[in-house]
Amino acid sequence: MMMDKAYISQIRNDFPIFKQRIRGKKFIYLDNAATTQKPQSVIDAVVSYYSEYNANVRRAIYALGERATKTYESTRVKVAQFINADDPHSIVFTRGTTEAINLVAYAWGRHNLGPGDEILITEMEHHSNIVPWQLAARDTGATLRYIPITRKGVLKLDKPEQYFTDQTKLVAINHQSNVFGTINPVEKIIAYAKHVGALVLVDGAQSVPHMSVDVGELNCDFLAFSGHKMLGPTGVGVLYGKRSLLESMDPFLGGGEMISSVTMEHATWNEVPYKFEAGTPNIAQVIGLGAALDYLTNIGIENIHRYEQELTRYTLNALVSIDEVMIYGHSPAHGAVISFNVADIHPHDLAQILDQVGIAIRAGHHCAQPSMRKLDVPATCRASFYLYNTPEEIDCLYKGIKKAIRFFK
Ligand code: 7TS
Repeated sequence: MMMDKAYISQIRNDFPIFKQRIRGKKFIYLDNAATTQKPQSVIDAVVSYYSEYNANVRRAIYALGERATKTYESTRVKVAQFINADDPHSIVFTRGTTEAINLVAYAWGRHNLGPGDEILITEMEHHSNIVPWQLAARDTGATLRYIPITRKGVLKLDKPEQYFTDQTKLVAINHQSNVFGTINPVEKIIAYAKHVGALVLVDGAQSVPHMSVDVGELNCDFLAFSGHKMLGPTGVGVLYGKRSLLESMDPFLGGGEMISSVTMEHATWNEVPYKFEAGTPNIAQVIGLGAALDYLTNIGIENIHRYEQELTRYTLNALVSIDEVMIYGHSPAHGAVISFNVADIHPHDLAQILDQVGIAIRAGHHCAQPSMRKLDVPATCRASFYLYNTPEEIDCLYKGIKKAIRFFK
């Protein structure tokens, strides 16, 4: 399917937020790596749950409870299909990527790591794929190691044997950097990890919403991602794990519905994935995520990826034509995230000036301070796209940057 101008305009019509004006201007949202906007169908799914069949799941023996449970569980099947997992039991609902990674760091890490073991991550991780491993290393005596990055925002993988060793027990790596837009060669990294017998967790927060990610083909052990970055509500995310691995793990949180039986002394666990879904889950959000997956599937994730690639190229070409713009991240495999600075204008000042003309970009360290240190900058500006962004919006960004340059001269 061609994602042409008419089709994008039709897509935009599905998002009520774009109907408003900001400071009298058309609203241009270029902070999709932080969170995405929601189509009416997702909003309707959440409203419909609360207004028509609000009930707790997996316990209510009445019509509404059955409908809630059925709809909640149907999202699990949709998620499994979306990432090509052959078993819906390998899909655990979490609050988001952060919680999914912490789940592995606690439920797997605390029981399988010890002194002499190594956890391998990279210098371009989001804090949510750094700090849980720092804590796990601290608590278990394991060592945390980093695959370095170049100044171009690309992993240095020329001597893999330096990093992938017999001590490596877990490799946790982002599929796409939220700072550089680099799409990392996860296939290669998974192969290196498997060669030394390590497990692999892929942080798919920035990849699953934008490209086809097939866990069957990748053969990763875990994949984490967030619903709110793929048109879904906040408060819901996913941990995919190989079923046998999830079964071998201890629970993360204890509470209702995660047990098989409880005595005064101890408890036994429910089957996976319920063992990892203690307490009342975010039911409305999971149901909303189901609607988001329907929306994305209907358009086709490959079509979305192709369109974003065009938009990314268009933006990079526009930005490199401005002498004062410095771009960070020069990987040939580049997703829809572009970090840059403009002359010596502080990123927050640029973001504020763009806000005056209705353009929302991100400015800051993007929860990736090690990457910022590597670049030797305290912060960058970041424009990130999704299926509803247009070349006309990029033209406005270009004009906004030119205006800021004139203003600060
Ligand atoms: N991993 C990556 C690669 C991310 O980009 C993010 C969020 C997370 C993990 C955490 O996701 P959460 O849904 O649990 O918060 N990244 C961003 C960002 O770039 N700007 O705001 C959040």
